[in-house]
Amino acid sequence: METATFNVPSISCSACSSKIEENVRELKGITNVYSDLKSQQIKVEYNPSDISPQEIKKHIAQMGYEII
Ligand SMILES: [Cu+2]
Repeated sequence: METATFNVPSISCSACSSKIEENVRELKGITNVYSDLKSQQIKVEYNPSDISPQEIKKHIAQMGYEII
């Protein structure tokens, strides 16, 4: 299992962070998602044989959130 942290500066409220959390959690290969509203970060635990950080980033970006 690997972990990755993404900075998502466009998270502005708890609705944003829980929306991203729920969506990312449904992806194949994701074992855990934590969002932190205060630091505007999404932390993901994933199985690298199923999904890459690039794919996770792409998914969040497709939801309309700017991601660094
Ligand atoms: Cu929001």
